[in-house]
Amino acid sequence: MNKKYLALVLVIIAVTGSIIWSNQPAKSPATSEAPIQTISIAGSNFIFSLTEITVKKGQPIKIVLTNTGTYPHDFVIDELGVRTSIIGPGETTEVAFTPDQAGEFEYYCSVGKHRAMGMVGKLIVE
Ligand SMILES: [Cu+2]
Repeated sequence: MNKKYLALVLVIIAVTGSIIWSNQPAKSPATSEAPIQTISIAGSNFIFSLTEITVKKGQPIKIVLTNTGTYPHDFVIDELGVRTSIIGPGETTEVAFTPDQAGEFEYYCSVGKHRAMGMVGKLIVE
């Protein structure tokens, strides 16, 4: 009698459990990495369209640089080892990185004297 009762309880638990389970919204496959945050920035003569970018530490970032000027430009952050290729007018390039330290980091264009001429900005990692 006890065994029958136990079996009945187990069946009820199994059925109830499967109903609850089937009502769960479909979950996307677990991913260990956070989705990439894309930041678009334009470089022209001689300024970036963004002069300040704030991101979260550990958040994968993709910088998409578009050259809207008439000289070659790039995007560099020395402290974080970030550097795009140098692109010509109308071109687009990108660089991906994950900031692993909080702080403020200057980004700049390394072409010619562009940095001194104003192609700088501040990346804030919180
Ligand atoms: Cu430049």
